[in-house]
Amino acid sequence: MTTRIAILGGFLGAGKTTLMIKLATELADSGSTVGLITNDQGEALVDTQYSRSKGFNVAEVLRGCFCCKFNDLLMSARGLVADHKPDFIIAEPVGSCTDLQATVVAPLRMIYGDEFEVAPLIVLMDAGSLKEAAPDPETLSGYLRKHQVEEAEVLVLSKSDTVDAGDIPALRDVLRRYNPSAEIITYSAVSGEGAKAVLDIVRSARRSGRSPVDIDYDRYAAAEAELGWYNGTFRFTLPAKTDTYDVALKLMGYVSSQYGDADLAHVKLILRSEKNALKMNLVNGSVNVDGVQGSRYGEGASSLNLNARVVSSPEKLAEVVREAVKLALDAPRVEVESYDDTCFSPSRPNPTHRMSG
Ligand SMILES: Nc1nc2c(ncn2[C@@H]2O[C@H](COP(=O)(O)OP(=O)(O)OP(=O)(O)O)[C@@H](O)[C@H]2O)c(=O)[nH]1
Ligand SMILES: [Mg+2]
Repeated sequence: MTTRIAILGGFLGAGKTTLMIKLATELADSGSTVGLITNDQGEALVDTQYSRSKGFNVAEVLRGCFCCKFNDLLMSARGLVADHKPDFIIAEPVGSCTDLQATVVAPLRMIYGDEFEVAPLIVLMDAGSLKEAAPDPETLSGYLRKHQVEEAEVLVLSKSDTVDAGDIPALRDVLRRYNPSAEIITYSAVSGEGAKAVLDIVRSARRSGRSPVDIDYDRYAAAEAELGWYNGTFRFTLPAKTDTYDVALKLMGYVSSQYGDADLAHVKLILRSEKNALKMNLVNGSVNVDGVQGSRYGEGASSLNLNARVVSSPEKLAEVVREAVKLALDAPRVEVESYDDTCFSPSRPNPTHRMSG
């Protein structure tokens, strides 16, 4: 008996977690059992907390991407199978990760094909970012993002609601030029467009069958190393009726003021108090509230979990985030009681397996 596994790749902030939860919700509503796997270079993941808050069984692969922690990915998938017998596993690799065909899909297919049936590799590309500029392979980030598109078997042109409908054909043409063989699905989590088409692929019997695409690991490593990678958790006590939306917005505002929009790949936070919880994201300079449990007003023992991926030195990013938290808590006159954080630049990818197909 094999378990079907679908991998959702794509750059930081492209909408992977949002789509993963949407797919898992639809699958669960139609009677299937689903397990999710999240992944990060660090620990204390907003994506895991958020996915668990939606009621899903989530396993984590921490301190490295799926390719470098392939055995952890395998253990996580096997753990979900043993504990929950899922019909489907949906796995979200780190957004700065590519070469997934060679390092994750091919090993799963070729070595562990009796345990896992691997769906075609799905890669998201944010329509708004693509409209601003197609990935330029002469830049490090453009090189990485272009490779992500090239190795996809299904390309999801995500956040279609953020561009004019008239822009879509030209954006699809850009994707088709980079990857003529992939199926392209225009998708929006807001309007629901395309969600069923992605779901149909996940629950079909279609299997991944694509060969890996060549990549220069020096450039790939340099692209990842441009990023500062911050994960932190802060604890404090909020007075009654603190406007947590205001606190989170001030925090994002300060981080945003210290960097150019294009450098802010993704900053995400969950602020949880005894009365409420709030998730806020900042992608390329735009703030989004992803969810509120309870009202916007919180109080009592509270925690703030924050993940930031920004083109920055890790030293500067850590300083900026700590200052942002301090400033945001200034108005309710709250002091941080304890915190635990790390900030680094991702190290050179060193995959467990690398197969040519
Ligand atoms: N307008 C719009 N926003 C979206 C859509 N999909 C996701 N978002 C928002 O984009 C932000 C980032 O979404 P995530 O799903 O967290 O992105 P991700 O790819 O998982 O990000 P990383 O895990 O950091 O790589 C969130 O605020 C989402 O609500 C969409 O279709 N339209
Ligand atoms: Mg995510």
